[in-house]
Amino acid sequence: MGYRIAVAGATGNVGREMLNILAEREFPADEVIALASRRSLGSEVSYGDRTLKTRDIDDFDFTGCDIALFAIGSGPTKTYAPKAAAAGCVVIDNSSLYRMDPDVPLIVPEVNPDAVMGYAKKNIIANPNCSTAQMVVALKPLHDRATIRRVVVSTYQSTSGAGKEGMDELWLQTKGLFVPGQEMAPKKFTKQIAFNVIPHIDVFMEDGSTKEEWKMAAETKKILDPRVKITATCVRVPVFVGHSEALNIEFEQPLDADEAREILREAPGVLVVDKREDGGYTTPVECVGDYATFVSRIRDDSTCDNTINLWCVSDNLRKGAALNAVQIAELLGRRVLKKG
Ligand code: 11C
Repeated sequence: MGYRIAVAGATGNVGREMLNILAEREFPADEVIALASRRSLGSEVSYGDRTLKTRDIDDFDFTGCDIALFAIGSGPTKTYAPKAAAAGCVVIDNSSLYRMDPDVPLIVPEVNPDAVMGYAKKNIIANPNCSTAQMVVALKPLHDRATIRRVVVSTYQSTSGAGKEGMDELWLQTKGLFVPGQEMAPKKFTKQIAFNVIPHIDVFMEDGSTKEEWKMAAETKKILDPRVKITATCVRVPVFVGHSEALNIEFEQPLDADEAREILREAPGVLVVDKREDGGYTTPVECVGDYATFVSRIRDDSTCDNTINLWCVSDNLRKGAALNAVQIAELLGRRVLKKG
């Protein structure tokens, strides 16, 4: 017998990818239910070669559902996740609502799979922010070998991180710069995103950093190791899909770029593409639709002992959201639910 699994937010960027990935990875589901808000009701979504009609999340009874993948944002999650969890369904939530809750595990399966057993406290598991997920996949094997002391990260985040509206704004604004009468003022973003970059993602915090920058540090500590120091600068760039990150990583023990490259070549979820020649690295457009965190430009930082630089890129809708959620569901299946 397989699982009965619901996808809440099935019509959004991440919800659609969740359905694609469940089908691609042949998740052992007897039934897949696409849930959406009343606003999107009646719309159809693809699940492999099938089409599913969305059902109203408001009326849906989660009793008998084994797992629900949530991609509906923090507000609605606050209403529906406790309802689903109380009905005995394990919620795997992509919003930031429960990530720092001590009774909710925050999981990247390549990094802290054992944390899955903590699901039972609330019947909820949190999925990290996209920029955190790909970073910790690359950091974990290096941390295991040489203990990371500090990470300085700068991100180059695609507009899909801000949802479909963010992608539409990039497209329409770019077009508007060339077509008289179709100019588009910033709406979803605070400044022009077409042919520009914006050093601001999520709200400002009291210390001058942004919430996205805070999340990268706080979530990494929870998933990887609370002793790792992280400082981040998060930037929105005019790319549709794929987040990129430039990392400077300082270790407690000796580790150079050559050894780091060898470790990363063997690491789960990582694909090293690192030739010191034209095009010998991965860019966001090349990682779209893929599962891996691509790592390139691995080199020693000659200004600091035991410190390297690297570049990592991943599909933010996949490893950064939908794929990680499905991997958590697989992990939960293997370790706990044992169906299929
Ligand atoms: C962005 N990383 O690129 C954000 C999107 O906490 O899940 C995901 C926000 C989150 O805008």
